[in-house]
Parts: sequence; C-alpha cells; structure tokens
Amino acid sequence: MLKRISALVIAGLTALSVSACGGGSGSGGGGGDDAITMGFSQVGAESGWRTANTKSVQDSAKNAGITLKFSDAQQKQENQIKAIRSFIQQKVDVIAFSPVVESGWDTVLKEAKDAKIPVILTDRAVDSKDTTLYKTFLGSDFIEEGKKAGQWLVEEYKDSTDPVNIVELQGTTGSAPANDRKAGFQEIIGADSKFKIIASQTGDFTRAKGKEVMEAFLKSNPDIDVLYAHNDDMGLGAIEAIEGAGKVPGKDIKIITVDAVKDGMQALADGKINYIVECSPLLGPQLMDLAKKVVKGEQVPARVVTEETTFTQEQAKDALSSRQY
Ligand code: GYE
Repeated sequence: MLKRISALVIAGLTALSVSACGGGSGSGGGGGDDAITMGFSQVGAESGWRTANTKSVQDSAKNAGITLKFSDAQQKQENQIKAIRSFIQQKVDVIAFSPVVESGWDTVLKEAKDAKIPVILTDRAVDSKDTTLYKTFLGSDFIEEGKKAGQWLVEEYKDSTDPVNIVELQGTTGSAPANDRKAGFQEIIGADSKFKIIASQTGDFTRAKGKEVMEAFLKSNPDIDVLYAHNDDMGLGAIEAIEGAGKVPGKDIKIITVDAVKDGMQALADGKINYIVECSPLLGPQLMDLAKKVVKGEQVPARVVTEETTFTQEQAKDALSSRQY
C-alpha cells in the first residue's frame, strides 16, 4: 500500500509535490495527509559508514512512506548548496542534509527558511549562529567520541613514563567530525605531556588517502607508537601502509579508530586495530520520525544525540556476527 502510494508520488512528482506541500509548516498541510516529500543531500560515498547511512535513510524513507529525493554531493559543499536550492525550487516538504563542512551555510539556510521549508541537520553540524535556520540536529557527539579514544590511550599507557608518539589521520578538513574528534582526543591526552602528536594530516575519511598519508608519516617518522584515525576506512588504508613498511599493525603501532563498521570490526577482531569508538550510521528511522513531526509543525528537541558504545578486540569478536553494517 505504502509502496503504491510512493510509486504514485514518483509518477506524478511535480504535480503532487506542489499540491501536497501547500500547507508548508502549518497544521498538517492541506489534503494529502502523509504524503511527505523529503529532499536529502548526502555528503558522498567516501566510507563504509556513509554507505550504511545512505541505505538507512533510503530504507527508512520507504518504510515511513516518505518520498525521498536523494542527492550525492561527492564531498563538495557547492554541490550540496545546489541540491538544497533545487529542493527549495521543487517545494519539497522538508529538507535534510549532512553538511560536509561546518561553515558557510547561512545564506542557503535562510533561503529555505524564507520558503518556509523546515530543515533537519543529520549526522554533521553547522556553525551558524542563528539556530532558527534549522529545526533540529540528529547525530553523534563527536567530541565525546574523541574523548573515548583518548581515554583508552591514557589507560593503555598508564604504567609507562616514556613518550608516546602519536600520528593522527584527520577526517575531511573543516567537517564537524574532524574538528570535534580531534578536540575531544586532545582534551584528554593533553593532560599528560608524555603523549605527543608528532604528525597530523587529513585523509579525507577515505581508505586510499589514509594509506597514502600513512605512507608519508612512516617515511618521515621512524618511531611511531600509535595511530589515531578519525574513521575505520582511513585506519584500514593505514594498515596496508604499515604492513607494506614491514611493521605489524596492532603491535608495533597501536591503532584506534572511530565508526565500528564491519571491516573495521573484522580488523579489530583480527588484532590489527586495538580499539574502536562506535559511531552509528543508522540514523534513518529517527530522521523520518523527526521529519513527520516537523512537517506537521510539532515541537521537536533541538538536539537528538545518537547512543553509542566502544569495542575492544574481545568485544569485537563477540559483536561481529550480529553487526548490521
Ligand atoms: O565517521 C566517517 C564518514 O560524519 C560521522 O563521515 C560521519 C563520518 C564518519 O565519512 O566514516
């Protein structure tokens, strides 16, 4: 039934979307009740996390009977701005997006607000001072994730007084997860001067870049104790570089990553990664719930934080078989 409705909506997209959203953010719109169209601007397809997130959004839209206009920005802000403008022109009922970087959104968000189209931030934050430009922000607490990574390291080296040389693979420059995972980690390890970040560079959240940057780190730093990678994919690329340099990942160089996607969890269970801080990509169901409320003009919390855990090597062995992504 729902499928038939969305097929109908797709068939008569323009006509329907214009008539369905005449009510805007008022009290439930005019006619078509549940006929919601969401414009979703995704960051790209840079990592296992992102693939799982896209699937979660698409599946949940289908289950919720929401028509999804999905656009992939290929990690470029200008593409996201274009997509949002096109959603505004098409008069969608609600816009959701995962902003690739934190800054530079005010103008386009104002355009959405002027058009009375509610916006939901998902996964990543913006740094706009005017928080009325969006209805809510659903996603992880990246500072907390960075702190968890730091806390594991502090515990791991609690009996040692020797310097601990750390290299860091940062996520996409200017993105909320890169900024916050760095800051949270730094806050914890900064309390003890034996922890030294000897090199830190972006690997753009991809496996290929993670490998490339790690190769460069290994060439210029003979004495690396720890790698902190802002996501599993960069960590997995770095493992190839470490093995290529004749070192043993997880032993010669200890590795901490964030996400806990299947490939990362496998490497953790295999002893190549030492610790993973979980970041859940399964935001779709909550996003659709929020979208329905926002379109009806109902009040929603300004911030919805995802619940997450951490994994040691032993815990990864147990969790692997039931991992969904
Ligand atoms: O950790 C990384 C992805 O924004 C939380 O983006 C997300 C991050 C995730 O590319 O793998």
